[in-house]
Amino acid sequence: MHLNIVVAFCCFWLQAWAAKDYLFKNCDQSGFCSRNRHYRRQVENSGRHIPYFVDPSSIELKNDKLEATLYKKLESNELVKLPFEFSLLKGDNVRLKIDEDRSKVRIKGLNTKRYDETAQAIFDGPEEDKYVSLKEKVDIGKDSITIVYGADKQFKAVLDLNSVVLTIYYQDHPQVSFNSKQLLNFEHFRSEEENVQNVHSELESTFDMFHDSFADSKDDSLRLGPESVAADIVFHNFDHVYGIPEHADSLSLKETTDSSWPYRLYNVDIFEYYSESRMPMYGSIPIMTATNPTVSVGVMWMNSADTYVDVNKASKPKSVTSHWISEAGVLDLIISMGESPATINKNLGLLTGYVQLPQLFSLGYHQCRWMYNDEEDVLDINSKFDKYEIPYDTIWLDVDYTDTRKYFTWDPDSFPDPQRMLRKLDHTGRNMVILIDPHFKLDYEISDHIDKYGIGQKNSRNETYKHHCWPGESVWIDSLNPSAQEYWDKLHESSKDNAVFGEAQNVHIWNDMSEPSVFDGPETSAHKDNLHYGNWEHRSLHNLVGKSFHELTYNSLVKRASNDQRQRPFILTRSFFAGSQRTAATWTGDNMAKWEYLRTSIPMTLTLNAVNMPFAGADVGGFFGDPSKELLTRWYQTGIWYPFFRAHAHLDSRRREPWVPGEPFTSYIKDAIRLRYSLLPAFYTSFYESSTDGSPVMKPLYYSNPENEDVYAIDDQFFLGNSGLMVKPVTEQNARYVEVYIPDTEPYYEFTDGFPQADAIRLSSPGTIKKSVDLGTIPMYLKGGHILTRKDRYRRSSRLMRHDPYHLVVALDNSGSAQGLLYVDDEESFAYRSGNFAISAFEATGNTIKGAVFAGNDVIRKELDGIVIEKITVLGADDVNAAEVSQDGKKWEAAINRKDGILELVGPKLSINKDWEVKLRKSTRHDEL
Ligand code: NBV
Repeated sequence: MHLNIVVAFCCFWLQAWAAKDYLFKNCDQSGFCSRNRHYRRQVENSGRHIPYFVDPSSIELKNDKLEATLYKKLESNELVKLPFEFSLLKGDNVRLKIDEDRSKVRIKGLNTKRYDETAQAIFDGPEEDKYVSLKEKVDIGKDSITIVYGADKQFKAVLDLNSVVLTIYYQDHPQVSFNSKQLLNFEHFRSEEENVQNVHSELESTFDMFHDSFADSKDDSLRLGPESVAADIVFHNFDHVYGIPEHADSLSLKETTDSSWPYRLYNVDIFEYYSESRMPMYGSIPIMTATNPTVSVGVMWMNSADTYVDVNKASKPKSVTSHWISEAGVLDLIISMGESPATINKNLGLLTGYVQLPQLFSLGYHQCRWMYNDEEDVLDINSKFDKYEIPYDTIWLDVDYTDTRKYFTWDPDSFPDPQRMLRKLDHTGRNMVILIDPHFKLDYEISDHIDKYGIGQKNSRNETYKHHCWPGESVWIDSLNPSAQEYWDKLHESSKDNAVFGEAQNVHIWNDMSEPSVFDGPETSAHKDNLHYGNWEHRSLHNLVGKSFHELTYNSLVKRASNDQRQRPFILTRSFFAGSQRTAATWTGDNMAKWEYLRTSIPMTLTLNAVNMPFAGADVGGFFGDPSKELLTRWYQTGIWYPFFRAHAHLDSRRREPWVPGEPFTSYIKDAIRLRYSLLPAFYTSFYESSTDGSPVMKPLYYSNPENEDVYAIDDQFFLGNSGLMVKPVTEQNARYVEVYIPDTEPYYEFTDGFPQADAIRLSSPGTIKKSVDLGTIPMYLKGGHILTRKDRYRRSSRLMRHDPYHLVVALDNSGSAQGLLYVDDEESFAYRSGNFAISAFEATGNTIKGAVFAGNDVIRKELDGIVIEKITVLGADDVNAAEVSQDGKKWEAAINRKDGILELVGPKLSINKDWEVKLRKSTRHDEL
């Protein structure tokens, strides 16, 4: 082959399999990021900074918040007025907000205020309801304001008025501070002509203030000039910080100061992303958390513009400095503090809301690929699951089920009778998810409507924005426009006349490409000077556009049926923001069928769980490319632990449904999927807990063992919620063994592949053990002290498991006790909100195991009638071999099976809707006779 051809081929190949970095700005190429980094260096080198201070005479207590004026002093000594708020919100959350009065700035057709609606978009419910009265908590001094708060007054927030440094103390020790490095920088409004007098020449750079020199953004009109907001937040006495997804990166965040890539939060369609990178991805949640053995902290930077976060670690004294830099908007910050990592999820959730309790089916297995060709193909896949006796709940249709990529249509040749197909799926309790994107092809009645009624995104000239996406030239619905909601509701109506959905209840939605992805837009997204409803520039709210889109869909879906039969909507979104958990699930986008992507999927999902977005997972098998049979098997064995468990593949990849690789792979995959189904009660209960207190479903070890700093960076091992199941999936090719970290001295019972065993690992101090594995092995342990609930019968889908009996696994701890929880309801509707649910609290102590049932109403008690616990396995009860069971005033002896050191109570037939008790004892001669 000619050398040039070889070179050209290699380059093409490399390019085809690498993220196109050149499309995305790094910090040096982003005017606002580069200017703020420059500012940081100047402050560090010169010890000088732009003076900011709060005028003490301006402080007023109004509607439970302190309002004041903050001043920025220019080189010319002129003062810029910045309205300022300081308050305490529910959940021990301190809030600090800095705005700019731009009422005198007028630009035709543009809202010139700083965008201040991000917090309201993040908050669950009205902002006004979040404030806590400051009476008796606040002390306003000449130089500082102090707020003392927390149930035991253990927290104190002190704001220094002269330096605008806010320090938060826990038991009088500083834990976190805002602006202690004096990096607060508020680029106030100025014209290009005025600019010279407006900068501190020795401290500030003027790079790209009024023009953008990056190739694809050169036409950005930047009509408001420089308007960035930035500040430092220092975590004192911490080694590790977490959060700020979405990045393909470790759980514990890395130092970034010397790299061109701080963590960037800018929702983009990042084609073929790297498996390790701080580059922006599809979603963003500006929440960072930190934990040490005494206290945990959460910081929420409520800004939806393009944002970079630098992380810098110091050892003496130990601290982590984060430098937050946003392109526009107000500075609006929440600092949360609590005694454990879980408290932070709970407290932030009081503002942002918790995950919606999903329908049970959506926790089952999802079978997706781009594409299933037609109805026959769909029904063939559907029946193959039954043939191979593999449970699954949902089959997905990607973009090409539509008529020439016009959403809200079906391709008439491939899907001539969608309602018939949906009915056939429903027959075995199965569902379908179809894709609906926010862009609409020109010359189609939906795009015509969007254009005609002005409910699309607009360009900077206030005309409907038209650019390229899947179907060719398209328009984008402006999901921030209230009139868009009305139209969207119509399109989603459930009625005989609706050509897409009909009256089917088993069809759900996938909102893809919602960053939004614009093929010929800057950085593959919308132009920053586009306009949204209210004439807001896209620049300021970019990161919440995806969330507003899936919320649009959610609002339409909840309106679908009459109140009493309403289903909880299931929506998968690619783009997300803080608060997205209330209405959608997400996944980590277009990964690759390579081992490193399998590995990175774990910290990525853990990170989402750590910031209150637990309903997440990665494409099982890898989206691009073809996994080896071994990789595919390992991916299923890992994927069953993702809270959202879906296999997906690119159009050009080979078919790889579970039966395709053949034996022994298919059997191992089937075992893994069946294990997921048997653990559905534990998954559902974990989601219930998360929906009430934000606790992670896929839970990092630092949540279970915050006292042990050796677990702080572990991100290849995790727990399933509070179930006590600890898993270390195999993610290396040809693995013969894995190293499992045992984080404490409780017994960890062998549970490999889901089978309880009597062997337990009992270490005298935390440490690592080696476990040998073969291709079928899923290394897992049940921690002593937990009672796990499962259902063991194979069924075709989760809906068909509803009346199946339960199996309890009681794993006794060092003191012979254990606890567990089981949540049940109708698995699909909102009736649980009005009491139609039951919770069983299980407890084992001193040879007694009890189940105490709380039922929210009588309806659920009736619905649960006949559902029983058919087996109780006890681990760690060595000297008992007889059991007396009692329920409802009746007592009987349970049949006992003692095998391989495990005690099994067989068929105790305990009804799940009433309290019960089991007394374990040593058998007497009488028993044996
Ligand atoms: O709709 C096609 C794909 C979809 O399969 C994938 O999951 C999304 O992340 N979609 C992106 C469009 C572009 C794929 C290259």
